[in-house]
Amino acid sequence: MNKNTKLYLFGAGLAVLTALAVACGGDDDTDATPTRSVADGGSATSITVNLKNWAVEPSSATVKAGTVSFRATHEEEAHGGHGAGEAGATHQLVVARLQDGADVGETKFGAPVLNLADIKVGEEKTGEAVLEPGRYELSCLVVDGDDVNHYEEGMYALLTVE
Ligand SMILES: [Cu+2]
Repeated sequence: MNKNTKLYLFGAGLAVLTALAVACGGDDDTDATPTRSVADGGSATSITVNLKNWAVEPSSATVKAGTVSFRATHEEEAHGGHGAGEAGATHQLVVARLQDGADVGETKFGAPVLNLADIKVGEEKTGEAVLEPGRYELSCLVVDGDDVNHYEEGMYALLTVE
């Protein structure tokens, strides 16, 4: 679909847009997706980050700069050794900018811009942060009483802000 067609879509109603999308048969999904145009208009960006033993899994590796809504989940089902009071029963989502030249997993990040703490299995927490273009680290810094350090176990991930 070329640019002229895309401009036409802006002036068309949703019914026409849908009909065109169907007519296109998925040949060019990119231009036929209206949500992209909405996002370019400055709407908030949101991202879901699942926390588990032992990983931090963002739904997207990149987000647009500005106000970003985070939803931190802890979906993992309890299993052997994972009940209340056991290592990994509670996680946390820390969002912090990486220092220049640093990589994730090196504990080289600045002051957190968001900290969603004490998220138990089946729970979720939400929060917003204003992110500038650059590289951020998403991490869990919980240390359980029996010396299980979640960060050292691998609970960190890179988030690139564009
Ligand atoms: Cu954790």
